[in-house]
Amino acid sequence: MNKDFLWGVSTAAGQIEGSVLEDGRGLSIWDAFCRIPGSIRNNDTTDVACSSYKLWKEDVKLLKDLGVNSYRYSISWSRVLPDGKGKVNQAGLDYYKRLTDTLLNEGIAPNITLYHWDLPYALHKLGGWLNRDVADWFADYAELIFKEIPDAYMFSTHNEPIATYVGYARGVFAPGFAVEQYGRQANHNLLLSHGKAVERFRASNSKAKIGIVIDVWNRVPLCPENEDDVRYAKEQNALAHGNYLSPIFSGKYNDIYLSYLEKNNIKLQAEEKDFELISAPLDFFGLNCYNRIVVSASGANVRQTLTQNGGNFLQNGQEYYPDAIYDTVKIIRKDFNVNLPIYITENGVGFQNEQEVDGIVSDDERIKYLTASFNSIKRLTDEGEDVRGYYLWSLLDNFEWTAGYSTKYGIHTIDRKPKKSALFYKEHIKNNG
Ligand code: IFM
Repeated sequence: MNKDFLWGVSTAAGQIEGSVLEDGRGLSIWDAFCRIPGSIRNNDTTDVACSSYKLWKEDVKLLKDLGVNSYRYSISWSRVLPDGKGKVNQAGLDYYKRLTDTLLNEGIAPNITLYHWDLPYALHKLGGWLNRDVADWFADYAELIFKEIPDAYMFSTHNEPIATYVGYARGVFAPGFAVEQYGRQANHNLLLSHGKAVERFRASNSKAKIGIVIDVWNRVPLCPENEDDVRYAKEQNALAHGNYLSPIFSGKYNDIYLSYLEKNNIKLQAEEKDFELISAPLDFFGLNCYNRIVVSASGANVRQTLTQNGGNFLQNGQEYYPDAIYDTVKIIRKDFNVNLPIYITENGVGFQNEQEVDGIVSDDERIKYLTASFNSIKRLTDEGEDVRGYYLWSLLDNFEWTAGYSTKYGIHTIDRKPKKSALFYKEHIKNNG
């Protein structure tokens, strides 16, 4: 692998930091959502999480031990701006400055996400992502970070915008609304906030790179020769990731999405000039890729058919599809006009029943999954695809949103013990892939 290739791990503030009211931090929508009984498995909360606000030096130790040359983490907006706007909480800002400086001193490139789902609760009370002004609030926050943390290696405006749709339209993520119109409007406002933040970035002195992170779960037809399945997969792709990739990389919503809005009588509050901002040129694209999704228009049993055709499944019920990253990179280049350097900003697998035996979690299925991902990356770079980095989700077991602490994605346990996969990844990095 090219010597500049970034091997990293990813985390997010809301999933690891805990200390939700410490040193002047304001609450986020997830801190509040956890308080609604039954919204999170086992009624788990963000209150303590991995205590990374307190134990961040331990996290840096893990990073050094793994040998990563980059770390992807996010900033908790309400730790820096407890009300989402206005007065800065210096203690919160200093926390991220310290972390960033320490990483730089260790030769670990800081890859910072500005928004990983944790809107300040104070802004939620003003309408949150439904209030068009949120785009300016976000841009002001972003500008502050560009100015205060000038040495970051790269910034992403947003991580996985679809989570905001889920929070406003499906009720299972914070803030817990279940209104389709809300989900679509929240997403438009979020895209606008991305565009406005990029504009501020270009006006700043930051030497970092700017991009956005989108998760792409490519839908493939169960029967490629069945027209209905093919049409259905295409529609699903256009409505899921296409809903973000089209405006960002082609400057407009795609036709499938527009007719979906019309059919559902959803009128977006959007202006023509929004799309100029939303489609402003970026420096990189962050691809979160976990798996593909096989779909059938008729509701046929996908698992049964795939198994009959030689496919297989992991213990957690997910399909084991080794070429997910390979295929997805090819598809986003071809179908969505993504012509930027790509970083795989998240990839990993979660299990519920991991047990320590003789002092270690032997997560062989995770190792099998990662081996396939690394093979995909090798194939892509060998073919000359501009893929510049890979971040494993996640450094350690953490708060997996609605699943609480029961689903574990870490290569370290929550008390920071390496699993077998951490040793495997360390070796892989040492050999530069
Ligand atoms: O934990 C999440 C992360 O916050 C966003 N991407 C997917 C991960 C695993 O579900």
